[in-house]
Amino acid sequence: MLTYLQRAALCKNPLAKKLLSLMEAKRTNLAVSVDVTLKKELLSLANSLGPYICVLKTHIDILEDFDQETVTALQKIAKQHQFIIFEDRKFADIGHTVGLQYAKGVYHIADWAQLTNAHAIAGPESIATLKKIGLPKQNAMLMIAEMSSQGSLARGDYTDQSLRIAIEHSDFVIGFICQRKLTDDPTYIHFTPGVKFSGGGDSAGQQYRTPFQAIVEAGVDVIIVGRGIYAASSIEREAQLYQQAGWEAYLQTK
Ligand code: 5BU
Repeated sequence: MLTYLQRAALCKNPLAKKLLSLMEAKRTNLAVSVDVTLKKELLSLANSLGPYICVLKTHIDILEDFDQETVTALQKIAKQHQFIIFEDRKFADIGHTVGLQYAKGVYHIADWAQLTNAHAIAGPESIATLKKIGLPKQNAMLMIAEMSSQGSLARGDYTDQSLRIAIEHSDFVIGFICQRKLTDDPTYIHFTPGVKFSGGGDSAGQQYRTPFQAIVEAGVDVIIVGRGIYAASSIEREAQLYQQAGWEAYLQTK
């Protein structure tokens, strides 16, 4: 299996190259999902978790006090600690609408989120529209090919078709949100949510696997951890443990 650095060299998309390179340099395949509702908490978590992560995932629309300064400050922290900002927007509408949702509205996502994601449900033109806006800004996208939640409908032929659409737009789609490795093409980066040391699930359908299960057994690249880290009593210590576990799992696949 290739190293992250060897894979970075094969990537044509600059953001994919950057992400794989910084994963190697920082020795981390940990993405943290910072699902908090206050700007201050978001920025404080970004600051303290910065050294341990390759990606910080946001749900910007759950903030109760969003303002432009939130994203300006977040970008500054991302630059300082060298991580990528990923807005987990899950676009799912017709092309015209997703274009507006990506570029306009309150959040202007395309202006600050280097990475976002979309469902394949609306077909290829929806992805083409996101690409038209994102590519000139050197942004990229992840295709949601599978979900971690119990009873998810994103499986079987749907997953296969989402892969086909992603490949059609491989200059912009740099990877997948999925639960297992979907392609052997080393330029695609596989991201997996639903990761927690304890395994199990929550009371609303989330299903968890350990970093080992995700990386070694399912063959994915980046683990996305939310409550496993930000709800822990010692957040930095926990981030460090997930980083170590993710990195050791990666080394085992080499
Ligand atoms: P948790 O606290 O680790 O359960 O948070 C998981 C995060 O990943 C949360 O922000 C979800 O919206 C997100 N997520 C997910 O859990 N499962 C999926 O399939 C996708 C996103 Br796509």
